Amino acid sequence: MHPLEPIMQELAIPVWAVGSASAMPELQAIYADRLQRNIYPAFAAPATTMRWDPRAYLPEAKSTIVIAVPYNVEPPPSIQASNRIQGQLARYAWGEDYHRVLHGKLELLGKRLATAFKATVWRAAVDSAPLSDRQLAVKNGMAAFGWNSCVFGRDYGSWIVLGSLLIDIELPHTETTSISMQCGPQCGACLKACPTGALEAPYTLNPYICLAYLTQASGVFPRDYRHLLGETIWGCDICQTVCPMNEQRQSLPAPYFGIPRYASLDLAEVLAWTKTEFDDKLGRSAAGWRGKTVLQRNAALALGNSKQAAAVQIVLNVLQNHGSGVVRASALWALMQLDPSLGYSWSQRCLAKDSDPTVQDEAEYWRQKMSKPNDFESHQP
Ligand code: B12
Ligand code: SF4
Ligand code: SF4
Repeated sequence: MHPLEPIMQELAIPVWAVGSASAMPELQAIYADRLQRNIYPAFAAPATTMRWDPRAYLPEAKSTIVIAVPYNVEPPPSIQASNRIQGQLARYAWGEDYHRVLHGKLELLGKRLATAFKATVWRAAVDSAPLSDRQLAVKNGMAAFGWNSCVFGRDYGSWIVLGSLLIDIELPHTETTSISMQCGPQCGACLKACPTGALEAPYTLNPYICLAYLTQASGVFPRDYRHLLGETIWGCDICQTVCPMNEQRQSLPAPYFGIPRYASLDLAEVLAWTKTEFDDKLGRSAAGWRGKTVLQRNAALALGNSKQAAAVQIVLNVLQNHGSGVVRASALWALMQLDPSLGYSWSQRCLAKDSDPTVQDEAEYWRQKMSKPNDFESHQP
C-alpha cells in the first residue's frame, strides 16, 4: 500500500497520483505553436517557464501530487421537471465551487504531510497556479488526453476536476494507470459535435470561440456565435457528453461538491435577479465568479434561442427595465429571433430612446439588415 493511501482515504480524495517535480519541456513547443497561431488563451497564465517547470513555481518542490475529484452527478428530478423556460449550466458548476473544495483538501493534505513526513513547504494549485493541471495529471500517470483536449481518468472519464500539491519531500511514485482511449478517425465525435468549430483538430482547441470561454467573457457576446449557444447560460459540456469514453463510467462514490443546487435556472428569474439574489443563488458555485451581468446577458440570448412564444414578454421586460446596456442589447437580439417584426419596431424605438452605445449598435445592425429586401426571412444570425 502506498504510504499516502490512509491520508487520502481520510480526506476523501478518490483519485490521486504522485510523481516527481521534474519539468515538462514538451509543453514549451505546444505553447509556442499555440501562441504563433493565436490560439493560446490570453486569459490563462502566460507561457513562461512556470507553466512547464514545477520548480520554477516552488524551488523546493521534490514531488507533485495530483488529485482528481469526479463530478458526474445527476441533476435532482425536481430540477429536471420544471416547465418554465430554463437555461442550462455546465455540470462542473451545479454544486459547490470546485476551486474551494479542492483547495481545502490540498491544504489539509499539506498539513497531514507536514505532520507525517516532516514536509515544510508546499503549494496548492487549482486553476490558480501557472502550471498546466492536465499535463501534470498525465505526467503522473493518472490520466490521458482525449481529442477534445480534456483529460480522462480510468474510472470517471473526463468528468473530473484537478488540483495539485507541490511539496518539498520525496515520496514514492504511484504506478501509471492504464487508460485505453478510443480517440481516432473512427470516433472524432467531439470534433463533429462542437457547435462553434472550436476543436480545430485533435487535441487543439481555439479557446476564443469555445462556448466555455464565450459564456464567461464579459462584454458583448460575439454575434456569429449567439445562436450556437442554444439554451446554455454557463460553460459547455457537449464535447464531453458525446464522448464514448464517458459512457458507463462508475457512479459517483460521494457528492463531493454538495447536493447539486442548480443544473438549470429559470431564465425569467435570472433576468430579474438583484446582486444579492445572484450572490445567494450562485455565489458559492463555479458559475458565480464573473458576476450577474454576464449571466443575465447569456440568459437573454438563451431566451432568443428557446424560440418559445412565452419568451417574448420576458425579453420585452428586459428591454424596458434592465439596467445594463449589454443585457438590453442581447434582449433586442433575442426579440429578433422570437418575433422579427416586433423586434424591428423595437430596434427603431431603441435607436430613438436608448442612448447606450451597445444598444445603439445592436439596433442599428438590425435597422440596416432589415432595410434590405428579403431580410425578414433570412435574419440569422
Ligand atoms: C484556460 C482554461 C480553459 C479555456 C481553454 C481550454 C483549453 N482546452 O485550453 C476555456 C475557458 C475554453 C476552458 C474550457 C473548459 N475547461 Co478549462 N481550464 C483552463 C486552464 C485555466 C488552463 C488551460 C490551458 O492552459 N490551456 C492551454 C492549452 C494549450 O494547454 P493545456 O490545456 O494544458 O493543453 C494541452 C493539450 O492541448 C495537450 N496537447 C497538445 N497537443 C497534443 C498532442 C498530443 C498527441 C497529446 C496527447 C496532447 C496534446 O497538451 C497541452 C498541454 O498540456 C485549466 C487549469 C490549468 N491551470 O491548467 C482549466 C482546465 C483545463 N479546465 C477544465 C474544465 C473542467 C473545463 C471545461 C470542461 C469547463 C466547461 N464545462 O465549460 C471546458 C472544457 C473545454 C475543452 N474541451 O477543453 C479542467 C479540465 C479537467 C479535465 N478533465 O480535463 C481544468 C484542468 C481545470 C481544473 N483544475 O480541473 N478552460
Ligand atoms: S469523442 Fe472520441 S475522439 Fe473525442 S475525446 Fe472522446 S473518444 Fe476521443
Ligand atoms: S466545450 Fe463546447 S464549444 Fe468548447 S470545444 Fe467543447 S463542444 Fe466545443
